[in-house]
Amino acid sequence: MTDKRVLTIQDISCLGQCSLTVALPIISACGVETIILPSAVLSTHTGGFTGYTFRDLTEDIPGIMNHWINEKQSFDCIYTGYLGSITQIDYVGDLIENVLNEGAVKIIDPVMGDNGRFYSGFNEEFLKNMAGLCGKGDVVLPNITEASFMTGLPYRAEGHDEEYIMSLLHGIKKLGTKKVILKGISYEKGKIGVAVYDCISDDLKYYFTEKIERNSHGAGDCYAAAFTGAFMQGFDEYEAAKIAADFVVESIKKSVGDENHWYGAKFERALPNLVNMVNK
Ligand code: PXL
Repeated sequence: MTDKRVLTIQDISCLGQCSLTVALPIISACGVETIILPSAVLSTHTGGFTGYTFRDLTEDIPGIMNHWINEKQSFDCIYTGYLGSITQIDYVGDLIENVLNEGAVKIIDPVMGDNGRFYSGFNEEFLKNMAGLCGKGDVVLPNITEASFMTGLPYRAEGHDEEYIMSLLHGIKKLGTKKVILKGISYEKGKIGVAVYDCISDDLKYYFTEKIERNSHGAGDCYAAAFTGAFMQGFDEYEAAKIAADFVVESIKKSVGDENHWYGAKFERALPNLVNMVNK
């Protein structure tokens, strides 16, 4: 039997512990072969550094894809993260058409913003296109900011209630998505959680963990990568969502108190437990 292979497309932020520099080690640690397609190379991520370099690799994507087609290479999952342009979103559509095996899983993390704001460089036009891509997703993993932007609902930082969360989930369902993992839900102080929602059966489950008061850039990328690894190892979406949540909480805990490490979460220290969880 051949092992599952995941293609992930997102940027390389050389320093910053996000996107490909976390996706590759985390998915690999789950025991899943990871094929990467870098969408851009930045010296650092854009969240808090100034003067970062940015080399857009959009032009390289069709050539890379065509080579894989010629080599008859195809994948069991595509997991998309930070994309740098609308053209790249279109190219993801081409990858979905051309390099996926039958029944392959499409996992879309609509990376665009946090805390009620777009990340640097994103706008309404990109948002519209990303919402379109989410419509093709088997699993979409927005945070509250991204879900509110894609549904046109107001952003609420905390003090959520079930009515608000349901309206976000139903809004994402309308895009055409099959399953939603909505991150960053706050129903009570000191706790943070995810909703795991099946748009077809209407099944909804929550998983809450303690909330650690530390701004952790890239935590969403660590979450999506661990989810992808666990899901491709055969855990259902709820179990994979739980494993990813526990992994991210541990990664953030291991980062608390190190002021020099403000730019990301020390996920490396939580990898041994992730490996244990996916091998149970
Ligand atoms: O963690 C998301 C992310 C990924 N890639 C780049 C980013 C960010 C968030 O700011 O700047 C380049």
